[in-house]
Amino acid sequence: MSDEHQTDRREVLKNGLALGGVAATAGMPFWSKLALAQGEELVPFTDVPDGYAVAPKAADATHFLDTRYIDSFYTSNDDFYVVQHYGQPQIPVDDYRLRITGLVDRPLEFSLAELKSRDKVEIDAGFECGGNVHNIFHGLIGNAKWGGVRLNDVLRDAGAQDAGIEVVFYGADMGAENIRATDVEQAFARSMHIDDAMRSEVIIAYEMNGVPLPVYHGAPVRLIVPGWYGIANVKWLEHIHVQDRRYMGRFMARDYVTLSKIDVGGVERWDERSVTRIQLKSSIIRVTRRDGSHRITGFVLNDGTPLESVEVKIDNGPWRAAQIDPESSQYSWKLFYLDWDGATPGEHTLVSRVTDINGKVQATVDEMPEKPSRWENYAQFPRTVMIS
Ligand SMILES: Nc1nc2c(c(=O)[nH]1)N[C@H]1C(S)=C(S)[C@@H](COP(=O)(O)O)O[C@H]1N2
Ligand SMILES: [Mo]
Repeated sequence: MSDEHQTDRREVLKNGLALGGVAATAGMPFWSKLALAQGEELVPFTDVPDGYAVAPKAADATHFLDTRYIDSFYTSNDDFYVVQHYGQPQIPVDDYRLRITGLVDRPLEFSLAELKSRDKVEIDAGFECGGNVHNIFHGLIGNAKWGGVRLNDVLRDAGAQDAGIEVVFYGADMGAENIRATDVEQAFARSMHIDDAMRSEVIIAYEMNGVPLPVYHGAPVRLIVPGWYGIANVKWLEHIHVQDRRYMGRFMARDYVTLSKIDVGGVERWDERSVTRIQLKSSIIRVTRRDGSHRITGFVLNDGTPLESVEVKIDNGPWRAAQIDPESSQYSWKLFYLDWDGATPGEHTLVSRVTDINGKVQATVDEMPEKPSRWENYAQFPRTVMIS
């Protein structure tokens, strides 16, 4: 599907007009059934305030998706959400080098061409910002095909030493920080345990949906850690360092740290931990109507653990199993829908919940641990719609 078509489709969704000639049929990919068919229209949410609108993508600004208009498995590079903390560095490709240093037998340096000459892998990964929130209807989210080289191939070539237990990833973007009453300039950086870094799905990506990575998303090279919150995916990646102790920079140890009250070996303790694997989460993104029948659509994100079910509850009715996109892959987002028969006029409350194969069920707000920090919002999210 070309970008042009996607734009048409979005316009159609936005204007609530019919898209001629595109019918949802059994033989079409699942996501085609997500797009509006002829005569299908959006049912208004009553929890979306008047005037709610998403600004176009702008350099240095946060950008989110209007989740009501998600209509394809891959989010286009133009729509994919954008978050960065120290602006967007422009890195001339000819000057670009990725360095591997620290506790390695052979420190290495790669140009972009050298990275591209290595074995290429592609992986679908959907992720959200660890700070995603329901008041923007979970719009800090996207799903793309990423192309690049496996991080573990590169680390094996460098020969990570036994003492090297922590791998730090530095971006080229720098920011002023005041740390313990000292003004410093620091690069954006995140780290992982070596065992996480050696997982074969982690890639050093230079392509997004088949084209070179756009500057907004970390050109020329970023890290992609499938199944982890967006913060792990270091953009403008220029330096990987292997060390023998924890890296404690701002985005590991201060921000993107979840404070919650949890059971620690039988003792209730206030716990602080860095945002890593995506918590099991689903959300309804839209309701549509066609010929008097209704369809509820949503997404699931998690850490890649296979799912058991996604269910939707309407008002105080029973949980009903939704259809999950069969073309989803382990680390992609999973889009789902439920056909809602017999919707009666008036306002209705709809909520989804996802269960994984380990029996973990998406928590309700009341079941969530006490969690004053603003990271990791994965509670069930009731939505309200008005049926006319
Ligand atoms: N170098 C760098 N990488 C970064 C960030 C950043 O500020 N600098 N922000 C992180 C955060 S918080 C998120 S949510 C994702 C967003 O990736 P995207 O803008 O491509 O969606 O990038 C991560 N990688
Ligand atoms: Mo983020």
